Amino acid sequence: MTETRRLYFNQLTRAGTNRWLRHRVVFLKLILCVDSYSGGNFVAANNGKAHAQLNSRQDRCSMKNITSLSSFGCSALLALSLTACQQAPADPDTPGLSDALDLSPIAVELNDSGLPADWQKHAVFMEIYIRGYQDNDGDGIGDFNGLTSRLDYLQDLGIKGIWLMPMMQSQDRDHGYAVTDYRKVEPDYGSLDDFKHFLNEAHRRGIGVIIDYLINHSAAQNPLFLDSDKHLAGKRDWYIWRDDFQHWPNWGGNETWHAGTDGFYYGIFWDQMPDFNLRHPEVVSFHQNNLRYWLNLGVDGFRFDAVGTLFENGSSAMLNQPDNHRFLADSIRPIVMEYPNRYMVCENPDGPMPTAESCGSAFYFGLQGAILASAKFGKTKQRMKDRLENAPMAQLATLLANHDSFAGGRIMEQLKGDEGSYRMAAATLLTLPGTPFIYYGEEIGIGHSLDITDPDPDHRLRTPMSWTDDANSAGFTTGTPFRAVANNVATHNVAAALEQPSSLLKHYRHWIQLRNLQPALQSGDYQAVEVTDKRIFAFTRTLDDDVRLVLLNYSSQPVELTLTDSCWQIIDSYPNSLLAGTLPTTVNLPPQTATLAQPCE
Ligand SMILES: [Ca+2]
Ligand SMILES: [Ca+2]
Repeated sequence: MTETRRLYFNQLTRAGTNRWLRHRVVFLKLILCVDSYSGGNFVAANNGKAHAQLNSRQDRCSMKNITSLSSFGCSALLALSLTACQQAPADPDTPGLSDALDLSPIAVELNDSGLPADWQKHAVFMEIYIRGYQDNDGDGIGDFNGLTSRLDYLQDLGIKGIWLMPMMQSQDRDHGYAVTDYRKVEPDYGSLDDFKHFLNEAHRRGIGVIIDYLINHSAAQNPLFLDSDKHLAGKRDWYIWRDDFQHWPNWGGNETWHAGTDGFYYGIFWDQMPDFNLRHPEVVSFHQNNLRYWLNLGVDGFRFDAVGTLFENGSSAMLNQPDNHRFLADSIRPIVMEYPNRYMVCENPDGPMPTAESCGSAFYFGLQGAILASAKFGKTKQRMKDRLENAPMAQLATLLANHDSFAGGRIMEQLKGDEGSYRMAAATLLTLPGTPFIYYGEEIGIGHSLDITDPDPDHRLRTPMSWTDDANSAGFTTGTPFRAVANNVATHNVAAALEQPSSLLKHYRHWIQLRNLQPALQSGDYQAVEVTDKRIFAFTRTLDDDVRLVLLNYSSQPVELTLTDSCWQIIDSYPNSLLAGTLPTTVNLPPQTATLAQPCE
């Protein structure tokens, strides 16, 4: 039997959940088996779904018997095949470890965060790695109570939204992307009550909170997968199985099919993160109910991880399948949007635009490198302007860096300590359209981990936050930090930055607060202003009749710019101040400075 046929058989069997249909499928399999045995030229209509899996013990039984039939003759073993398969125990009623999980359906309970309508459209977000933010109990691990204690800091900065990296119980006890229980908080971070307290305190300060959610995969130690691995509690089909190994390397060259107890399971990132079978209705309901669980508790939305990998249709079709968008638009977004004033944003580095459409919002990967390059080389990069042209910026989330090394790493490292360029990148992010996300510590210029022996490049960007210049603890904990502190803790920490008149922190605070005061900067349309001198990046942001002009001088020299036609009044110029008042027709823009202006009265 060809591989194609085997896949087709499984596709057929997946459809059959009731006895009648199952019998029909078994019958059809036998027909096809005879066809195969007789050398017929059957073309399988598997629609390229080479990911197909073996769906139940009964399917596997059928498949094994059919394989045998191919070897020894269909007709001789036909009766045996039917008998054996019909008698194979089905797994739905067997007990499993997942019986201890809360998998109950969740009814919608609407609640009001008290946040202003469309808060997310006006917010600057902070992405926070809880483990690294603030330890409250001295165990060296950041926690909810520590985070709550820093809400005043975030509020002072002007932050209106927080994205919490995974806060559910995880297997990895590190980044949290390997979830073992979707309805429990990570015990390292505290209790559910601690989380609720944090949420209430954030809302009280006018800050919305979105949480990371993993649709694509769970932890291998999640009881759901442990049961799937052992054919228990009806969970076999919740993950993607086949009985033979396939070489489907991912982007890093790593294998994606991994040996389980009985067959091979698919896990695109890691063998400890098996992919869910999102074609199974029970899995879809499971995720929908989990979302409701957290929405009922009052979270303001989700950041959805790795949505480019949700569905897979073969070794050359593992990423960005159309199914992903249908799933997000039809099965996820309506669940979240049933609640008022919620926000969801998706991660898909390979396809922000279609994802923004299906998810509602997506991170604009690719823009960050162009912004940083403009700032670094003192010249407006055409690719930055190109990326901004005709992009649905209102639906895009912008960033300079995040927790993943593929996004570029800590800015201080990328810019090799050049704070002038750093400031210009920040001013660009905070004046451009889109919803800006700052990665914790970015606002103080935090560097990579001191520990250069750590082989995991992502660990370098997930250090304890530098609150003080304490070389051991960074003011993050009274104990021993879970990971080495940042390499520049002595010079770049919150305590020092608050004392320095022109620190990076104050620069961030300045532009965040300015953005918060300017609706046109938050949600106005973007229009590039043509300037021949590439050292200058100029654009307007327009909201109704409200127009703002932004002039960014990326270079380290003053640049003379001649403005034509319009009269502009300076609102702000930072960090190197221009004279207040009306912009002269020929203005000398200070080096590495952003200027904001509005039309003259
Ligand atoms: Ca702790
Ligand atoms: Ca997947």
